[in-house]
Amino acid sequence: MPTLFDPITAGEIELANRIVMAPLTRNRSPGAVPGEMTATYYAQRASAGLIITEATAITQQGQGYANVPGLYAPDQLAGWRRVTDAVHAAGGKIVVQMWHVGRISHSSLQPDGGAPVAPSAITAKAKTYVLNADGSGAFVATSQPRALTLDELPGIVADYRRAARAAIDAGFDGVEVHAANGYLIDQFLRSGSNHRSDAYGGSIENRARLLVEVMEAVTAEIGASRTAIRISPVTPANDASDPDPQPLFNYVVRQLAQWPLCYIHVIEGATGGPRDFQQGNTPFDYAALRGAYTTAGGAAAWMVNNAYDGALAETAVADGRADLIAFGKPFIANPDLVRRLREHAPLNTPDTSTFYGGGEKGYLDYPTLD
Ligand code: 8OZ
Repeated sequence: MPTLFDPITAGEIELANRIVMAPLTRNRSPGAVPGEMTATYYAQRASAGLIITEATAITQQGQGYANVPGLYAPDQLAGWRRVTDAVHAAGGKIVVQMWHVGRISHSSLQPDGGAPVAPSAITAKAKTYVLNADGSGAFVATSQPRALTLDELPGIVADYRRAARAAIDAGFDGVEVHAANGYLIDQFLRSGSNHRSDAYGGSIENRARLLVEVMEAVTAEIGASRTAIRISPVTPANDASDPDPQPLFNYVVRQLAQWPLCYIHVIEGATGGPRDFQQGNTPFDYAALRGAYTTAGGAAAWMVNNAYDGALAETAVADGRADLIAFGKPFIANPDLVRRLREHAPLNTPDTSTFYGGGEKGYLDYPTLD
């Protein structure tokens, strides 16, 4: 029986254990440039089998919050190079989460103060995070987006491709395409945010087209064995909605089975909320989702996330329900989470007031067991 602490190979990445640091937005990259603090933060957590970085904008258009990092300008990439070097020097592995927020943005963050882009011109009932004139942060309503035209979509696919190449050049072990939590790719997937009548809207096949094109481009650029994806079939995060998620996401994973990917990362339930959250009338069947994937020939590692504790994680791995478990908030507060889980040691409690923005406090100063 595998345990959480056994090594595993996911695509071409060799992980020392099955405990993964989930992507966590921390808003500590002024000018979208990850700095020295960020290198220290990730290196402190390098005993994770794998670190997934915080969501990182592939273009300025893809950015939706103040002080989140980017993956498109030379100074951003130089900052990430310091991070990947620090994590590798500490013996860890790290992939970057590639992010386009779509409509979850504010015009003040967009190129030339323009409208954020989306599948359809429907404003999300959601908040984003901007800076006040005095530099303090504030949560504000997202701006009214404009619908992407058909001829803009190849450019967005090319942006993902360019970002994936830049990520590998910056020393990352791979990339995770962020297709979850109500951001651009998820906005195309779900019928609540996609009212298009062209080849990217309507049927499940059409709504999944952008996702498939992005995966095609990224795997062609850097290889499937360094490419991963994150999905969140039922989450209501960022106003994501679809009354019938099972056939939609079963289709998505059947498509994903065509590439020998690194891993499939599934958020179970409402992101950061109840694991049994459902959209529509039927509970989502995650075993059926995985069955759809494997029946279609998919063989990537299966990563699960959301409110796992050590016991639930150990059971999921022992039962074969999952190959990898991603922990979010516990990793903020416990840089040595792997050791603490192995030794069944108590965990530090995360301080929610320092999650988003700020400096070293709540970022670099959580104690290890020693
Ligand atoms: C929390 C705050 C801002 C962004 C996600 C990237 O939910 C995020 C995010 C989370 O995927």
